[in-house]
Amino acid sequence: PTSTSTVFKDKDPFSLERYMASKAMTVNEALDRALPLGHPERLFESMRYSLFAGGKRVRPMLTLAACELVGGDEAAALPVAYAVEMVHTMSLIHDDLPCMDDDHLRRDRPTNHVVFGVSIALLAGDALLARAFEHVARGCTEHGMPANCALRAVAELASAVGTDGLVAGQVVDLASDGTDVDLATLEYIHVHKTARLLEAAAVCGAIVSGGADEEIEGIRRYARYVGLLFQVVDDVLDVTRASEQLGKTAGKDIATDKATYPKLMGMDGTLAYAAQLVASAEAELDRFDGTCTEPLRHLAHFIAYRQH
Ligand code: GRG
Repeated sequence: PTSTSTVFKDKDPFSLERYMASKAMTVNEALDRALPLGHPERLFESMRYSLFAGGKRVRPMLTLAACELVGGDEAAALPVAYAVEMVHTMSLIHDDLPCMDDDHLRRDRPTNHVVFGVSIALLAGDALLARAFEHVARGCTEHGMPANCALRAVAELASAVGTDGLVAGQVVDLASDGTDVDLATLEYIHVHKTARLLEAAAVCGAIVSGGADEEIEGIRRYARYVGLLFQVVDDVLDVTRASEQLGKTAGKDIATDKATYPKLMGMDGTLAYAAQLVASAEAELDRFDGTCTEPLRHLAHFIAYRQH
């Protein structure tokens, strides 16, 4: 009798590691072509310093996986995928500035302003933001996309950056510094600073790939759950790291002044919330055809169970 192992012998099971490595390489090569060194050289060096600093490329991966889910053409979605990474990189450069978090290290390297100075870092962020929208528009035009798709993608990305997205989240985060943050405010900050851009990454992938409205909205709900999950897990990892540093058991001692989910919900409550978010994200994918949901399904699990 034929066993399932015989039937599937030649077909490798889906490997997220392989998928992520291959998509990250595609995105890195596209970014390298999209932003070669130019004049003024210092500005380009600063932009490329942060763009190629070892980011995980989670957002472009969401764009490409959403494109795959609705049966789109990866080459056409690629400019949108790397444009989202340009926006993300801009937000990290600005977030580290002395007028914001004043951080000196990111991804184990000196932050952009430490290397290039505050003025260049600020301008490199501005240039990355402008360049991102330029590439979305150009990419859509070059791939013959209908104007309404291109404009919808631009609006989606802009909304994730401005008063409904990163900037709003950052303003509330800065205003909350040193105050007792409640759960609603914490969730507001995370939805706007983190989840909105992850959501826009996935939604734009579906839009420029010609996804139907109900597909786009399903992907939006999936990405919203995953975006929140990303931050909930980040908070858990923060606590674990702090506890490890102090040589204490994770969850027993929450050694940070910062408002986090574990601080406001307890570690058990936070882990239950994370499990609920993964389940809700997966339920959204159940509405789609089986095999094409694999990357997004595994990506949700990767975000939930990552160690850094
Ligand atoms: C100036 C338009 C404008 C906006 C800037 C500074 C700012 C407003 C917003 C801050 C946004 C921010 C830094 C959010 C944190 C997002 C986050 C979870 C970062 C870590 O993402 P990963 O883990 O990072 O994907 P890597 O390093 O892998 O890329």
